[in-house]
Amino acid sequence: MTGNAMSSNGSKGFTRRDFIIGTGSMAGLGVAASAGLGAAALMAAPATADIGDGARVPALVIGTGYGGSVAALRLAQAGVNVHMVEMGMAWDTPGSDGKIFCNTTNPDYRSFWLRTRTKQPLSNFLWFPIDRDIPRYTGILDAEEMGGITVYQGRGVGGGSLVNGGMAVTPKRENFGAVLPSVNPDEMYNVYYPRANAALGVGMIDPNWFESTEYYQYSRVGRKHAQRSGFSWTFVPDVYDWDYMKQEAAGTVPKSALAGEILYGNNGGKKSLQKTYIAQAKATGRVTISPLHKVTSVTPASGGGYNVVIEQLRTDGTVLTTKSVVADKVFFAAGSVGTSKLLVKLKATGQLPNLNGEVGKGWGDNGNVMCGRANHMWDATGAKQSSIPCSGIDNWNAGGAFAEVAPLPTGIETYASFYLSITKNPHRAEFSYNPATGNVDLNWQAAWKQPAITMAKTIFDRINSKEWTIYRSDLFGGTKVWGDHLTYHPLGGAVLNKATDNYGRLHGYAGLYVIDGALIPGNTSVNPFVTITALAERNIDRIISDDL
Ligand code: FAE
Repeated sequence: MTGNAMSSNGSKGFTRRDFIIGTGSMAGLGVAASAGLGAAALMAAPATADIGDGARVPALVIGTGYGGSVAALRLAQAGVNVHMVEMGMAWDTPGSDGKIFCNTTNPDYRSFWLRTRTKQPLSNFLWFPIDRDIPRYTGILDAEEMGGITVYQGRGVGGGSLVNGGMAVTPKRENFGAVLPSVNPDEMYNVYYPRANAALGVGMIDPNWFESTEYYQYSRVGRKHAQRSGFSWTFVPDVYDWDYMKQEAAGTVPKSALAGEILYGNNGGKKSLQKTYIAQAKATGRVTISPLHKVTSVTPASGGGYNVVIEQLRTDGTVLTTKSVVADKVFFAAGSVGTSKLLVKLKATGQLPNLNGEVGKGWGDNGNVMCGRANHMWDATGAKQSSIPCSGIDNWNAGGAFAEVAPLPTGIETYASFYLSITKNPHRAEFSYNPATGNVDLNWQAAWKQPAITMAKTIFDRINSKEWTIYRSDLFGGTKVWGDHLTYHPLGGAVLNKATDNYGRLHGYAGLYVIDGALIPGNTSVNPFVTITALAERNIDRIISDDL
């Protein structure tokens, strides 16, 4: 860690560059337009400008992940001025190493949200613990411990898109009824999934390059083993810029996905929301963002609209100042856990007492469970691995599991195949307010992962028996075979058509909306962000046409 890097996004919560450009952003847009500059120049104009105490805004969006970014862009295009409030950092300023984000192989102060020691999803390698001490900092990945489960989430402008694998999967239509039972599949598959995929920049790896590059040997081994056991193996779309990745392999651009950048951000071809929805939203000139600002309360304002209390954070997590603003409409887009925690607390403490009894319910982990397999020496998975997964094994209908063939980009040959499975785990947990601590707890039980393990085993027991291989027992501490302590895919807590109406309007309060993963009842059968985005597109369409 360097003093420079710390202070560049330092204690005032915004950079000098943000301040200069933020305060002049409208003027900047005017200059760009009159100079005849194209959309690219406009899209490059940053719009981080901290909200002022006492401000009044037409629409306030809490969080800058998928749901929040869709809401901001579409509202702005409809002529509404939007302010987005994000508890994490802007992630637009390089550290002393010249990079904005750090690498998975060398997690530094930028890696974790307010921790003094990393909490890596794989805690061990060859049984050696790999976590390390780090300075407490508003880093990019939150490993939030919620009782029986660690929930990994992105923190910063772009939310989960900053840290995720970019796997952009539309669920099979035949499974959609179980994902969002109250939503008309025709409108989703004809309009909103295509709209979301286009705006996110979803693409597929070139199959010819896949066959030849050393960086996907792990995936080809995964395919061989899946197919020899009779499973359906499939390419999975992603938002990574595949042409850029080819250039990384050719050595014509700096390596990013091919240098293991993913979990703590990606400096190269990853099309995070910063490059897609948020860039477009900023280009409208109607959207501003306050990074390092955390919403703590939303209550009805006496003159109409809502009072929103916001803490401005320093990079050590302490509160610099507390602001109070008024918003006509408030969109909860703080992610499944963030939105649920806020709503449950606001209801329990009498700040939003009319929220209904469904608030806090229906939370699931998308059935996430991880495992590794130890291959024979003739099935090397490669010392060089792209950090972007591109394939999966589909046993959803027969066994309740869809498994991504995941990378283990350690830089050395491990002879390991590694997988993140999404399963039909039926367990759902509930958030509740704890008056003794003032916190919101989740009643997830560690033992509830057993159905997920059983479903994942329908794939990997069969592959192990066919290949004469065994599970790796060195990755999760002790001799644990299953990474069953975590989820990357929190979903639910303010479920559509239960806590809200069928378009995300919270019952009990006109002008309050949920528009993120909290709406989805615990499972999407595949990786969730395309569904979160498409649902947000559907809901904001209706909200703009009926409520504005
Ligand atoms: P999210 O993206 O989490 O955004 C919420 C934002 O709100 C965050 O930026 C928070 O910092 C912010 N926030 C929270 N509380 C407050 C507050 N009180 N005040 C202000 N701001 C607040 O929500 N999904 C896929 O589909 N494919 C993948 O390959 C994939 N890989 C993943 C890998 C990892 C390591 C992780 C952690 C997740 C992965 N996901 C993946 C899940 C995906 O990123 C996640 O479902 C979405 O990001 C959720 O979108 P939301 O809009 O619900």
